[in-house]
Amino acid sequence: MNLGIQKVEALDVGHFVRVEWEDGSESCYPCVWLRDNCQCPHCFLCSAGARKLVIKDLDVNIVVKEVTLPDRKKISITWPDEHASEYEAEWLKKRCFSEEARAAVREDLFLPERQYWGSDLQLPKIPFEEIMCNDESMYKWLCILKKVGIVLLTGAATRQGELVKLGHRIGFLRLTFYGPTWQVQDKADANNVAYTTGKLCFHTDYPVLQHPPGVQFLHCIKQTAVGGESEVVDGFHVSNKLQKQNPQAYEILSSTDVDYTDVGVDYCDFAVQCKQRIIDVDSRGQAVRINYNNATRDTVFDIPAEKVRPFYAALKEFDDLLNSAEHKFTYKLKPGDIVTFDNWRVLHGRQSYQSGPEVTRHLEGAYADWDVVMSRLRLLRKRVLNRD
Ligand code: OGA
Ligand code: NM2
Ligand code: ZN
Ligand code: ZN
Repeated sequence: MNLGIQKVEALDVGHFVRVEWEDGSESCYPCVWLRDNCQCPHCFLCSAGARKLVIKDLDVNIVVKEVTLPDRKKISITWPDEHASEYEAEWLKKRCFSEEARAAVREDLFLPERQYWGSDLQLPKIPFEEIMCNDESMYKWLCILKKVGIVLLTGAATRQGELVKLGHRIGFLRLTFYGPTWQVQDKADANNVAYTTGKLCFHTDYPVLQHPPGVQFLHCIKQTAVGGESEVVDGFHVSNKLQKQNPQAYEILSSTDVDYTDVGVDYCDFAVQCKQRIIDVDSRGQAVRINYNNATRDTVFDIPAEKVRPFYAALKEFDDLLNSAEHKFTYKLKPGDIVTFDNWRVLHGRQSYQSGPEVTRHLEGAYADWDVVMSRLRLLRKRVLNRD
């Protein structure tokens, strides 16, 4: 993939530069973009990989004065003010503006591919020790986590602290009001429904935060004999189903601002409020984040009264689909298991279990942000695949 350049010319009275590659394909670059991305030390701070040029100094109508091909590996441009820029062939190729080239870069940077699942999920499993000491396994883990949304790590020690180690392996964990890591067990005067023996219906964690944690880890330290089973469902898959089955319900859930509240004391005292759409969609209407925890949905509901009942009808339709046998996958965590999942995509729940004088069930939980996880994935890929 080290294609040279055959020919370069200015087009459209100098507003575009056209590059013809050795294989006969071509790319067109707008001059304003080329000037903006001049890689010379005056315009670009190489050590930071960051632009120094400011928009004030950019002429949006700029045209090239001269463009030449000193050799097949780079082009040279002279601008009307005599500023000179050079662009390498490989650098240009990657930044080609064609639909296909942009899609390829998008896939490379963000791994948007999704594998939807239902009750047929083959829960991916990787030994914890492998991902802790082997970069290839760690890379594989993060790729599956991104694509499928859930991976079970097995065989971790049955004590607190394993998630902190996992956090160091990734970079760092996400601190929240429930602490750097948090203990899911039956607690007196529980400050969260998770800290009881009650059933937890399908939810995503922490929709009360403006930027809910992207990735969640639950490490099973102790498991109760009866009850306490886990359930997961692919929220993106179910959102697609809802959109087909009832477009109006989908429209309501993807446009209504729902109030969330969380007030209490844990790591420190807190009074958190947020508005979230239960199905967050991108500019193309595709679900990108589910924000749904019925426990922390506020009693305050800041929408006109006549819109309230249609909202509940839409929510019930979504909730029914989440809970349908076709969509949900049930399993039971064993001591030493760490379930890792996409908290923006996968809704999770658990069955109730018996309370008693002793703690019979104990999970340690933690969060990470997708920014941090994806950053690690890209670095591992570079190392594992030995690229750039
Ligand atoms: C939680 C949670 C699941 C479980 O703590 O938010 O979903 O199995 N726990 O206890
Ligand atoms: N815990 C498990 O949205 C939520 O309240 C999720 C968070 C208490 C850290 C639960
Ligand atoms: Zn420059
Ligand atoms: Zn939860």
